[in-house]
Amino acid sequence: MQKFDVAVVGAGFAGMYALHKLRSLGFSVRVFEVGDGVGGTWYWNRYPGARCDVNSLEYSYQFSEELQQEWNWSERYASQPEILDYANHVANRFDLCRDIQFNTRVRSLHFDTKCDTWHLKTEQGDDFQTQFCIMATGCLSKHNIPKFEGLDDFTGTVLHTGTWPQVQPDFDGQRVGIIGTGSSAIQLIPLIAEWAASLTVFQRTASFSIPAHNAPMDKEHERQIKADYANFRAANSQRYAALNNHPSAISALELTATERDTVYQTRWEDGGLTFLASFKDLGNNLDANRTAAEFVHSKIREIVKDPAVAELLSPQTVLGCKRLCVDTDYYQTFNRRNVTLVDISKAAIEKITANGVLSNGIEYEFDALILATGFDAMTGALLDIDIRGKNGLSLQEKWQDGPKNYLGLTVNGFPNLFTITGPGSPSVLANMMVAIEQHVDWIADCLCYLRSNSLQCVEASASAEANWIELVNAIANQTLFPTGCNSWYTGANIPGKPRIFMPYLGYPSYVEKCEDVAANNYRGFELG
Ligand code: N01
Repeated sequence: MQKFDVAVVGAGFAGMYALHKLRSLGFSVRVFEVGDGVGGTWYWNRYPGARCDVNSLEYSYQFSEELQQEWNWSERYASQPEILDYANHVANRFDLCRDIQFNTRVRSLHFDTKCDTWHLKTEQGDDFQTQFCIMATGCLSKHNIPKFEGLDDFTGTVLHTGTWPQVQPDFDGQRVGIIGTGSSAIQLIPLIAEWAASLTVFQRTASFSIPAHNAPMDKEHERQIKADYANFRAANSQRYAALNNHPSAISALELTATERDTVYQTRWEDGGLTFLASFKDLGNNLDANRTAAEFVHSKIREIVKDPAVAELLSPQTVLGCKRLCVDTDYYQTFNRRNVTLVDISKAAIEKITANGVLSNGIEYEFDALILATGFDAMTGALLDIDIRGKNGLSLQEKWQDGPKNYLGLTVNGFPNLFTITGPGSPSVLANMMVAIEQHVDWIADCLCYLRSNSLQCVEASASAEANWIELVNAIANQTLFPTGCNSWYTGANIPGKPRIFMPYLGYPSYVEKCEDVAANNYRGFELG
């Protein structure tokens, strides 16, 4: 049986950096990856229009000054193919692939208390032994296919945005249906509308979307950032979501309606997620939030010519409670004659037929049906693996009422196992690349600490874990996030999933806590 110091599950940006970092510290590492290439999310989500909603100059690694200087992004927001090129460039540059086992799904991870090691089994039946496991399985990697009756009967093509084929399907002359109107659908819809003969969009809940105003990279801006990249990164890491979003220090309610709309208009023209930072209280004051929602509603009414369609596209939820979407011509697309919006908020899809979708007694016929129905987020990919800690306790049993862990990094009862950007950490509510590097660096420091103190084992204590969950919830409960909508942040998009707000809100305070734990000899951990 092959033995490693560290097994890493997943070769997305988290797994890639974990491999590079730990290998350079002298640990033997093997990465296991289901796909046949690196890139994780950006490997699987190849649908037309897939693009990052964080500025390219921020959505990239910062661990290597040479890397961040030599790589040039072509656009303000990078497209999926360009991000995948970047991932491959990093893999080649740091010679990562020799320690990545592709086309390999990890089936089980069982902890052996006698020798404090993990046994890893792959779906092909191969066995490995490893002292540490790092779960770099991603937050949005288990795609969600709702249990639509009759889905298998459909005779046309069925696609999911999260597992898009490598060979691009041809929609020329096709009748296409899309179920879902989240971030993926919002990027895809304008392009399919231009390509296909007709497009029918099934919307259960409308999403707020802000124009991206994507553009070719401003070379002078790039030059300025690169001239002082380290300070740019350091300043961003002091912000709530580790993004360069120019947060406002004033309340939306301090201004007159006209003054407020001027602020929103400036943010709208600037584009993207920074709209959420227009005022300091959009995330925790319902009245303030309504002013932003009403501004976006007014924009939708301005853009969409049919008032009934504009009304349907106007979300009635708290703005930002579901992930804010970022688009190019999303609302405009509903002015096209070949696009139909079908409201399924009151009458769910009845079934999928051989020819299409039956909804509210009407059968819509399609050649292709696209499921833009999202992911079993944050816990789905972890719980897909049979992970058993001390005394055979499974992670499924441990998390049956929702995820419980310490620092969003480690789980009591599961020694030497780490989750990168796990629930209970800022993860999806921070710049992912920044959150990934912070986690990998913290784990690497922890493993070096164990090694230099001749320790074999690190495990979160039950009390540290309980206190952490209480803290994550207490912070979330000061905001509109947990109750303002049915979001995947709370697991509400998956029938039967426990409803718990999963991310830790506030990147800087999170980092402070992680550093404090490490500086105090890993307070809250049992070391052995
Ligand atoms: O998934 P979603 P996504 N019947 O869960 C609908 C990131 N991302 O893949 O809202 C009918 O947001 C569901 O309806 P409802 C980003 O973090 C980033 O779009 O549950 N409809 C919803 O409309 C994002 O948040 C980027 O009522 C059903 C849609 O499907 C996350 O990924 C791009 C249904 C799912 O929306 C997920 O986005 C893309 C059912 N049974 C994604 N089940 C960028 O960086 C679900 N729906 C820009």
